[in-house]
Amino acid sequence: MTGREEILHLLAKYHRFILGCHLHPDGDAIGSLLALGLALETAGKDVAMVVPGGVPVIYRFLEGTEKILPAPSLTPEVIIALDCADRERLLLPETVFASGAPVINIDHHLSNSMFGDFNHVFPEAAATGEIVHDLLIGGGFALDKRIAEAIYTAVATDTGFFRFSNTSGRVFALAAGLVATYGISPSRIAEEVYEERSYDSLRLLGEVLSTLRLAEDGKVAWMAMSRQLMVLYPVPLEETENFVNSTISIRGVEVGLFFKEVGPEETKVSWRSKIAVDVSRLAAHFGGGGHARAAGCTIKAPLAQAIDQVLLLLREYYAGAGLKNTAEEERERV
Ligand SMILES: [Mn+2]
Repeated sequence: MTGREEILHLLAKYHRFILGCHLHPDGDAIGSLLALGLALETAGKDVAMVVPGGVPVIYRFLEGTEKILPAPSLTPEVIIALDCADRERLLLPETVFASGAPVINIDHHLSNSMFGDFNHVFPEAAATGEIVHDLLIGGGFALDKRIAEAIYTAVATDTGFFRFSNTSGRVFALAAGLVATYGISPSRIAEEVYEERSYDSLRLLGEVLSTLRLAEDGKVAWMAMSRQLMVLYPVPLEETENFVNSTISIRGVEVGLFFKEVGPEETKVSWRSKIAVDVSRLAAHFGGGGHARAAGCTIKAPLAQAIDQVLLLLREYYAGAGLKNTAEEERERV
């Protein structure tokens, strides 16, 4: 584990940086990448912010995202991974690693595999954006409105706009400071991220909601999106990211699941939970991970089989000792 001073030393010492984030980037991935990238650039460094598939449409309102490129534009002295739990999910071309440059891993996933040469990982942080903010302040980097908006977006999206259990006093203090100092607009950011859907994406949600089912005496809710539906309603995958939250909004439901058929033998599963269940542990059974309240995994099986496998695991979970220690787990986590 690498302390703040060592990381700041590396940021000060080197000049050419490549920044990357996790596959299917969310608001925290894009926000923390952008905040650190812009701050390093302002400090006179050469920075390549890289997202091979491009920035998801809903985050393109952030000023500076136009500087994020699909491929690296320089040979790095340092590679920085943001909000990424493991090396396999890091969205950077393999050629980048041929440079032999050291990797700094900045993240907050409990399941982080510590794949970096320097690992700056704090599971207690609500968002990677919070860790980046701490680094920028500690290193005396100049913040501006663009950077403030990026950090705010990172923290706001990873806390479900200040609703999830990771919404701490620290998070409110950080957000309040950014709003007061840089004059950013929380309502505008919320609108851009949550209230700018396409017609097709709402129609698709309607179709997906019609697959909604309960299991385990109403403690589990799941729904599924077939490839057929995705062809019928061609919307960017990130516009389906929040669909899973409908499952967990049902009274009495503890675990919410959303299955996406991404290939004939490949199903992505999004997991959500309320207070009782640590879904990162359950997703880990399928090689996935994430946080206690939000996790993900990919199962190499057709949609129907993947659903069966996950529901079977949950049956075992609820039948076994899994629930006994939840109150304890909850206390440890806060
Ligand atoms: Mn995050």
